[in-house]
Amino acid sequence: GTVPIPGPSGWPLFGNVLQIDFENPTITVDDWAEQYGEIYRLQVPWGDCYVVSSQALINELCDETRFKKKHDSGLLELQNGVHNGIFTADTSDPQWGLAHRILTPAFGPASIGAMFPEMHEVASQLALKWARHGPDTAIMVTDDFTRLTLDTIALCSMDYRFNSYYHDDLHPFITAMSGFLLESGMRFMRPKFMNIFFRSATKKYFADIALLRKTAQEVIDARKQNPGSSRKDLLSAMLDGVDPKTGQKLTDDAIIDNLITFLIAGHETTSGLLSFAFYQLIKNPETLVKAQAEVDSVVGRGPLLLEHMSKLPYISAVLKETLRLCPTIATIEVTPMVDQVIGGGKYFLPKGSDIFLQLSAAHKDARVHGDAAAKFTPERMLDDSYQKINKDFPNFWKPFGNGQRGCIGRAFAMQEAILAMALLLQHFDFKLDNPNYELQFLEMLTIKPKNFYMRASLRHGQT
Ligand code: MNH
Repeated sequence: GTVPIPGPSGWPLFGNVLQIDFENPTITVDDWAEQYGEIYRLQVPWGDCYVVSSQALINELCDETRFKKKHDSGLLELQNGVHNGIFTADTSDPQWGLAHRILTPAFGPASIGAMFPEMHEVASQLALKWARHGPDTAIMVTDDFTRLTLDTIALCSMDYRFNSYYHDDLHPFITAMSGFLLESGMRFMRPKFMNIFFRSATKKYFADIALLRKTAQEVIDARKQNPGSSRKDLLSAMLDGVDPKTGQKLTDDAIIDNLITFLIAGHETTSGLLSFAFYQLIKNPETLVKAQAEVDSVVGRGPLLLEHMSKLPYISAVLKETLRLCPTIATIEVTPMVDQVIGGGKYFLPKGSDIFLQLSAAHKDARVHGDAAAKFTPERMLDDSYQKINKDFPNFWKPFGNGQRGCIGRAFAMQEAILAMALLLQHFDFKLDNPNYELQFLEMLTIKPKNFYMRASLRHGQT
């Protein structure tokens, strides 16, 4: 028969919520996973919630015939801003299928390849900025990578230039986006009745949402006033795309929902990835040497080209290993479509319950990786090695989510990150600004390193 699922005991009304560190919820949730094991129960105001942190159980939860993405728990508050856009919609919502079918080709290999020149231009601006800073300036790593990824997604997807490198303050759109993400997270963890005590936060929250939607509308209007434009990008795919299945197009409101969704989903995660990757390279100097040697032998001192992107397996493995140890989306949620039992008859999960796939913990499963689970080892993510691990332990690595609800922007993110890393390693040597820096986390639905500064010195005298 089934066994009781353990978990921390909670308080009336609040359950375990007040025991969670609001600044770093993932650390609390991962600590409990160490304490209670591969599955535990959290008492939360919004219903039954289970946290799963082993490869074996996660593999079972990836079965899309039994479980589907849960869109109305951790993602519910985001719907105040982006409604049933492609990230936040229920899989059975016709708007999800419509957006998925219209947008999938726009994220295909040919479309992403065509974005290379614009991605390269934005990355080159960053290299130039760091060259001008010189070796004695402390670089605020996550801020500069956020400028890179935001400018890249906006330029490639809608021909809009934030020109973030030219401003000390981040663009108002970014400030509004951070406010929206942060408060969505707080609203999620606060029991509903408490929102009345947060009147001014609520007012600012809806003002931030209004600014996001107004900016998106302006981008759409600008494109519509330019009907002759032959530019093919995500925005044109959204404006002109016709669903092959239903013959329908996206409405203006749906386009706004999805534009904002791309701007958010398309930059926070990749910025965090690049930031963690440089942290890992610097902390593990033998990997930095190898990555730099790969760039030197494949690219040399000449221009970085699209054709190089598939010829940098070590850099690609560095990024994948970074996402194993530091998945920038640490949790994804599924729900059983009917009552389910998992773990070989052991654990009962009721229909509709909220199940956290806790990637930050599961990616370090000792059954999969042994004693060296916490060590940064890009070699294990080289293709052959990855395939071998995945054969014995399917779904051991899930930073891009699962199945039909997996990340639509994965190829975009990988091309952008490989390009930026290769270009920066080609031109600079890196070290920590403060040699004693210890990794801390900044969480706003996604996770980035906190207070991480590094220094960059030119390798060959000029970029
Ligand atoms: Mn992305 C879904 C991680 C880059 C656009 N993305 C997901 C999911 C994960 C994820 C995990 C599944 C979430 C869930 O199950 O609730 N995404 C990443 C990571 C990176 C990333 C770790 C970078 C590194 N994502 C990008 C980029 C874009 C993007 C870049 C856009 C250009 N992601 C999406 C969209 C979805 C998604 C859109 C939702 C897809 C769907 O549900 O159909």
